[in-house]
Amino acid sequence: MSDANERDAFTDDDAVARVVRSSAFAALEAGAKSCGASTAIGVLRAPAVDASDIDAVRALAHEALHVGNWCDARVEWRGVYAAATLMWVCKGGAKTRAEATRALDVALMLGGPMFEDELHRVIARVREYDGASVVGAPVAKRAKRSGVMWDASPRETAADDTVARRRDVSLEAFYRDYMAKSAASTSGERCVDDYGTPVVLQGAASHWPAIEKWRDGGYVVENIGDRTVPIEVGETYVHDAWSQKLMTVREFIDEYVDDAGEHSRDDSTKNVAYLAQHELFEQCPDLKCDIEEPMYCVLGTGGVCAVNAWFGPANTVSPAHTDPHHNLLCQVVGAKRVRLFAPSETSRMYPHDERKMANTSRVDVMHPNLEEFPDFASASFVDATLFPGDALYIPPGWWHHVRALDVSFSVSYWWD
Ligand SMILES: O=C(O)CCC(=O)C(=O)O
Repeated sequence: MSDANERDAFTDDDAVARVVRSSAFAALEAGAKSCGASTAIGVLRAPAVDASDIDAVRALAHEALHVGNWCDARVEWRGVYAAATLMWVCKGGAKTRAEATRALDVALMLGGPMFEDELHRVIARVREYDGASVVGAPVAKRAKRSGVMWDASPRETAADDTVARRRDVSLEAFYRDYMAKSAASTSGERCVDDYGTPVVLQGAASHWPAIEKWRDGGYVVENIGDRTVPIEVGETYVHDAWSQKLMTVREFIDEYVDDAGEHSRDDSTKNVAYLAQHELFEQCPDLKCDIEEPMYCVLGTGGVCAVNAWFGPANTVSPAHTDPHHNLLCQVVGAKRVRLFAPSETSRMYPHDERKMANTSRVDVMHPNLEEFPDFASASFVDATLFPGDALYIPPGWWHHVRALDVSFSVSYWWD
């Protein structure tokens, strides 16, 4: 199959027309002046615009989104990036399915919600494309590869696990005994924010199809191997050598999960990489039908605000940090070890001063420097080991440090 044939297969004038006529595009035009995007929008709107003009707008929008802090990125430039990427693919700008899928995935991540539905529609079409229709030779859509089975090493709960493990907890009991119950702080002190009590809901996710399916690397690659995702590389996000890069799931698995080699054997965290805190199921609905929102998330007032994937080799570490939501961390593949500290321990956790990092501890929990952080020595904690099918309830404000013991895939549900 030639590149030209594959490129032609993605051409979709209807989709281009839908983008330009959409209310989202009109909103972009209205806001464009205030951020210098009017010329870019004018180019996209021009009737004779071609793929190379559109690509120039994409490049401009990409630059505008990367000049300062991401949190200051203008929503208009995010919309321009998404619209331009859609139009570029649908005008035949991408030469191959891989190039088109990657561009659209990046647009989903950078583009914000404005053109999300159209992006999903076009991605589905591009991924469904089977070269057979063009040259008569079937092309493996998402090549299956021999599946490595990511089974957890046989192990038991650690003797010092102090978080209760409970089976078949009713909604009422969960609310009464864990969600609304103030845990007596583990050090005996209480602070006003101390509420909630961690618990492992044993087997709460064991009925998910994901438990059986996601152990199989072949299944994961077959379904989402071609999708581009953000990967964190390096010890943890508090280390200088830490960085983020975009890779396909297949590249990530080949390079860092199946090939973790020494790193998984010697407990080293040096060169680990982690698909962490990513709303993978929004991006890739393919895996969404393998999981189910735990019933406990109906308790509360605000509902689920984020469903995040955490996937990587053994020894990924999430440094001790807090989140402002209720959390059920559901373990799908492999085992994880979690250490939790009540909100009343906050002064002993030495949070970072910088506002953006104030929810993260400066202490390396497993190898604390007690000269620098002497009060950490008296911080009280509880421990839990999570196995496939378990869901750990982490109440808002509780510090949690998480280490993967095996190749691990977890899904967290945050709710209010
Ligand atoms: O599993 C992990 O590595 C971290 C999970 C976490 O921090 C969370 O669910 O909030």
